[in-house]
Amino acid sequence: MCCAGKNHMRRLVLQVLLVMVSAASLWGQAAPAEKQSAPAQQPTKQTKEAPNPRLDWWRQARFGMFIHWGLYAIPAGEWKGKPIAGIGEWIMNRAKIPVTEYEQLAKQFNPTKFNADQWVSIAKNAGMKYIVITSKHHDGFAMYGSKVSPYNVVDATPFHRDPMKELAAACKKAGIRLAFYYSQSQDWHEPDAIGNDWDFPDESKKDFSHYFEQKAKPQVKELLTNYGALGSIWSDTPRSISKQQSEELLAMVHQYQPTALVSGRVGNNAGDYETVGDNQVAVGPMKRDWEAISTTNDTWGYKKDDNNWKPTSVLIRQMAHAAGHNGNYLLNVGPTAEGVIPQPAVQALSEMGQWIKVNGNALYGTSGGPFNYDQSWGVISARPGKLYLHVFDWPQKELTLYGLKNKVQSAYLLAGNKKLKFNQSMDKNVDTNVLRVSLPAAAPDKNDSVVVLNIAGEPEVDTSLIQQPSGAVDLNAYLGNIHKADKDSTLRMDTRGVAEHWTNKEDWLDWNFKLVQPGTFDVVLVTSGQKNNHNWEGGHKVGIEVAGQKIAGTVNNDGEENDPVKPYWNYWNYVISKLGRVTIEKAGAYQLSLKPDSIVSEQKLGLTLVEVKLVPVQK
Ligand code: H79
Repeated sequence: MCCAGKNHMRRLVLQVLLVMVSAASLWGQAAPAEKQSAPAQQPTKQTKEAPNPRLDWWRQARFGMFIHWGLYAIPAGEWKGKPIAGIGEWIMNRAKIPVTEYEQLAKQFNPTKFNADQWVSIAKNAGMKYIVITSKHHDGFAMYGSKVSPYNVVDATPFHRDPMKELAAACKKAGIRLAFYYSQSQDWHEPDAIGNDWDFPDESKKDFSHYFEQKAKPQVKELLTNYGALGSIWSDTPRSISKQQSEELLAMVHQYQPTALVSGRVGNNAGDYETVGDNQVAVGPMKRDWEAISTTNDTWGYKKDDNNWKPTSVLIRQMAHAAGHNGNYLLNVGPTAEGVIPQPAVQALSEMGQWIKVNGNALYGTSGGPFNYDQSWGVISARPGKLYLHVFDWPQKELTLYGLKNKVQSAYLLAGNKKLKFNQSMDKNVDTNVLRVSLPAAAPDKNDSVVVLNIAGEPEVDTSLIQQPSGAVDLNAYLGNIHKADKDSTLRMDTRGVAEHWTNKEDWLDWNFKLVQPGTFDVVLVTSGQKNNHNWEGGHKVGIEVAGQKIAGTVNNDGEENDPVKPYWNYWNYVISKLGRVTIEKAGAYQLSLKPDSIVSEQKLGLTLVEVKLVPVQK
């Protein structure tokens, strides 16, 4: 088991990495078929990238504020008396508002309550170390004083001030890095740019390079030369931008500001780091530096009717989850047209700041934890000599961790530096190390209490997938071994680690795992709906085989998954299907396979699998 298992895991880790990187870089474009074969050299654990000194501050920072602010804050999700569905900054596109009409909004833009120092202090008190603000979103309106185009906040509005200048000064004073979001490919104001097919439907007349050379590049140059030192240029939705154009933009940023970063969405894999999909938090070990971007409600740009605020517990856990997977957390606020950050967001940020005051060491400058799966109680971040166990779900009396091979020198709670007793032993049945840490009865923090382990040497772990301390076996899709019927099968993993485009019923997955606590288990399938619209579809038939037992069932809606430890929010709904029961009598190494019997053919995305779960039946 040992060696075969190891190779198996190595292959999986690499597959997951490949899939994640390609999914992230192709974000917003058509899904490619997944690569089937993996190169011979495979990493056993997370290895850091070659040093890129530009990333030093960014890795240290781990937490930033995204600000979406523009003319779209005026209609705030409503056009001509009708609510317009979707994200607020997309209103021009969703309502197909002609340029000549949308332009009129500029005459009303007068954010008299805007106060740069106040915004920056909200970020600073939250523990955020950088701010990324929309200097120009897809609507094409520059939120800074631009000489390149009169369609900008200084020249076209009664406000006549440059809020980006004011923010740059406020950030400098407060020691926060400022970065500019700039939509380099889409610009709905311009006939030659990508995106506006209602005013400019004739694609054959478009000359993208004209827009790119005459507006995008000169405007980015203005941003790089007029606002002091920047943290980054945050590009988005590359669409059909060419490799040469992505590289030119990158080179230009580095030329004018050698220490500024460029986000992965500059396109064609040219950026300094990856950004995963909007509102996704990546799972599994991430090799490249990456950033999760998240909304505080369901929109980026202000919408007056969006009151679906994420609870602070979700925000703190997503941030911890990102850090535990070697990533940054960029959390959005959408100020109103008056220049006010909505109060529920301000409140949540202040609560995050309180958590960080106590637990910041478990966040700033950390890297991802040593396991390629999460724990039933939470996630792990790391720095040399230390592991930070982020406990979201506080167990009674004792915290258990399987598979850590290092000697633990001491354990303590980050809150109050309280020392904790622990013991380390070997479980001979499954040949794995067991760590048990004694805990006080009450969690110091209801969202995320951090237990620090001082360890000797580099972290070393059992690379097998092991049953959780809770007794559940979590077989996440991204940890599965993929068996494809043919190379054209579309099955792939998204950055949430969810299997999607599984439309070929001949494709199947299996998992190897170690079972520490045998017993009777409910076999549960967790499947996903699609983004933000609760559009879940089921009806597929599947068969499962484990420990010589076979069960068959249908992907039904038996309720919503409600796991407080998982980093998702109801942007996607996760639905459970109870397939049956199995009894496994002995501890040891097992394999479980999942094979579809039929996949409902009308469903574009087919079977979207989050995980197969073995849930222990309480005796
Ligand atoms: O700035 C935020 C978004 O406006 C931007 N990225 C984040 C950071 C973004 N641009 N494009 N997308 C996100 C993908 C957009 C998809 C959708 Fe739609 C927009 C879904 C609903 C509205 C386009 C129009 C696809 C369907 C309808």
